[in-house]
Amino acid sequence: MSRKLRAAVAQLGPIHLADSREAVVKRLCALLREAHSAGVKFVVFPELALTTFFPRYWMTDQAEIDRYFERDMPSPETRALFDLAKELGIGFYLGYAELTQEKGAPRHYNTSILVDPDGRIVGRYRKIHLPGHSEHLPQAPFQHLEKRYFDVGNEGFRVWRMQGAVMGMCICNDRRWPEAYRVMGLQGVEIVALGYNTPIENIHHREPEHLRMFHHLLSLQAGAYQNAAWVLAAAKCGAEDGHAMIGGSAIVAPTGEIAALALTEEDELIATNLDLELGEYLRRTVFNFEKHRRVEHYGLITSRTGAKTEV
Ligand code: CDT
Repeated sequence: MSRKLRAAVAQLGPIHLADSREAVVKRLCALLREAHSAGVKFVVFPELALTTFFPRYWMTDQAEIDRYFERDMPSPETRALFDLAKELGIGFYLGYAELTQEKGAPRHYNTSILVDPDGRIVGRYRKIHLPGHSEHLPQAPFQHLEKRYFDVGNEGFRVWRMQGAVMGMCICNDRRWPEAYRVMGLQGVEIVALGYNTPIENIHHREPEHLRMFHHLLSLQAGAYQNAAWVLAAAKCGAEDGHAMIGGSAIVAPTGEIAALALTEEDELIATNLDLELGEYLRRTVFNFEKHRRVEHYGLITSRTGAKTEV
């Protein structure tokens, strides 16, 4: 019997500073209803899906920063999303900023969760590859302060069995790092869900705009193919208070082919029937890890962080 899961990526257009969480959750619920009408059973929402992409703003008042974080999940404002998903029997991935306490100290994470069709949180991922900088760059057109506002995730790249599939999560910049996919691949991941907020402009290095989309899709397609997994990537995009971010939400097959691609920079749902057996020939042949990997030659990957030339 073939294993299939009808799944969707729910791209979000801009969320402005003035937009309330209640207004955003209404948009998420509208996308969930659209997904239900399209027969979808699993939906991926973006990174930091409840607020504007606040790491672009320099802030020094911790109380002001903490306003972008959720202390509970579901929170009073997101409860409606969980209830609707349960009513419709849809599982989902959601990204948000998490404020928690560890050993009596506040910790801030860029987090995503997997919620099953009964509305239960079954998995949590805290972003590991935090991009950007922690100091103020007054000359830059905007900031990218993830290294200032978030702690590095402390729960690794795990996988969970949900809705008949082995699912893993990562967030935005993680998609550029092959290690993230591989650690999930080594746990037999079949679906990698991820959300992202990618500014059109690279503040660290001037590059043509088209390269942002090229590198985004290249990273998804390589990660999918080399690990024989479906990759579902949801953008928050368009111009948030004038700050433009790429769209390009995509569903990529284990072959590395793009199965569905968003066309707008607005709220948009794209859906595909995921054939969970599609990657099996890759796992049996070219990417049969057990047969072909040579871990005795990979030591540097975990023992060395930066590149060092010794010749
Ligand atoms: N949110 C996030 O991780 N954004 C980063 C910007 C990196 S700039 C090279 C991204 O990888 O898209």
